[in-house]
Amino acid sequence: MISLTDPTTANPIYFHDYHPTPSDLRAEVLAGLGKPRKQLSPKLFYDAEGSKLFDAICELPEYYPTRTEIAILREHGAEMAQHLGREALLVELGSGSSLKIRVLLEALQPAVYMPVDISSEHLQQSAKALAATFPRLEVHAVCADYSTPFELPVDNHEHPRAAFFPGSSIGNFEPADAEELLRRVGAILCVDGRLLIGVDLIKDPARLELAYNDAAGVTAAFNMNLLSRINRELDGGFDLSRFRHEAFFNAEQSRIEMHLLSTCDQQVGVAGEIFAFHEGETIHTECSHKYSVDGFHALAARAGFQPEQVWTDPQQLFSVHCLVYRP
Ligand code: AVJ
Repeated sequence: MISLTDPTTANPIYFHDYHPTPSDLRAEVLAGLGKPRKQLSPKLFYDAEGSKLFDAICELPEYYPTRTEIAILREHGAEMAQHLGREALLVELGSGSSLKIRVLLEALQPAVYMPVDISSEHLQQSAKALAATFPRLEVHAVCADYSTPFELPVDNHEHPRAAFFPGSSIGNFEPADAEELLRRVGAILCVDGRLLIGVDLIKDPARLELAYNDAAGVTAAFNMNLLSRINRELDGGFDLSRFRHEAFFNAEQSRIEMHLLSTCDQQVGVAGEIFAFHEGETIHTECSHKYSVDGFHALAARAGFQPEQVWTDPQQLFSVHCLVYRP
């Protein structure tokens, strides 16, 4: 653990680095590109450049989830705080820029805020910025990959525990994996712990597809950055002009899929290995599952969570759920 406490602020900031990527990146990329249907995990999007591009996506007119979720948090934050309780140890999964939690902190008054994110520098900057605006808050930033098991850097139960998992990031997981992740969140929370989770709702496919095919091309740049990242970090030979961004709604599986499509037959070297692509072949880079309120409740129930409350926007674009862990 490193203390990042800034002399200009009174509150302690601690940084716990579980080193989630350096050793895994090469193995993950080689395994993913080696599959008969090439695939890379969406968590690989979030290097420093990718994290910036994601923040830009959140500002796009077509990308409704972020602003809709923030509106729901603003509108119902006080009620959410009543469900979660004060003086909690509040864990946030995939905290990114920690912008959403700012909406809730005033009402929530947690004793400890524990942002967990895979992007180290982004996490440290965000944690410092947050601590500066909330000078009474103890901040423990945890650099970890929450999609794999990890332990919280505290083992006492001095404070009731709550978790915040916004952004519909749960949608990135296949339903069976989402269930397993929720079960692990439950284990961290313990019985009666509350989970506040944002879930994107099923809607008109045209509207969904626009959100992942914005006119300014930011989502395309975000997707393509994965190839640039492989070129930078794994001595990759991807020619970005020979791939293009593709995103569509898969109605059968109720999910947006993002792919990187090879526009010609080609061979690409990565970390000393050669991968062949046919024209039209894709690397599947992301799934973003969309749920109905009932569909999500069924999934949560399988992981041991009971629904307590759900808030949506007037257009029913997005939902925020308060669940209680009672396995
Ligand atoms: C919020 C991280 C799950 O699926 O909407 C945005 C990320 N990908 N545009 C989503 C994303 C493309 C995203 N997550």
